[in-house]
Amino acid sequence: MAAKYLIVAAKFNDMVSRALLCGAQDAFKDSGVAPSNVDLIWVPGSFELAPLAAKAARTGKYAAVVCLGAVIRGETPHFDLVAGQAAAGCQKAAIDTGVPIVFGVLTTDTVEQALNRAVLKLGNKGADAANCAIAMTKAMAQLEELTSR
Ligand code: INI
Repeated sequence: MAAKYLIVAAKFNDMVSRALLCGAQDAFKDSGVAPSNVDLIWVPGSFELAPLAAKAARTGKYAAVVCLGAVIRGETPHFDLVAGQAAAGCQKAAIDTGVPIVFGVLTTDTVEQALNRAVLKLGNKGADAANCAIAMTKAMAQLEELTSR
């Protein structure tokens, strides 16, 4: 059965998130993953990515979950908290569930820096995140194969 993926995207700074989302969806398509095998759920902000990703991973339905968002220092005094918890939450969720949860969240000083890493076709962090999800799916299958002998 073809692998299914979930993209969880944060609405906060949605101009950036939407660009990351396009990059991720294009990258999945370019790698032969049918759009019908890529689900999408929006959450309010990057802080909410990990809890949703963890719950989705526990369903056993997804080969990997891609988290997309943008935390921009200029716009928040609690940048370090939101960015740090988003990153730590995704890593914890991946370790706890055994499902790859990819951290496709930009952490930048300005909106311009974020857009430079999201709008450009070359260097789109959303595309990088989708490619990472595919690579981790292959790595997980390889591990399964090696340990089932
Ligand atoms: N969420 C982001 O995704 N990016 C931000 O830059 C940001 N700022 O600036 O605060 C942000 N905050 C919201 C946060 O993710 C939660 O949604 C909120 O704290 C409610 O839990």
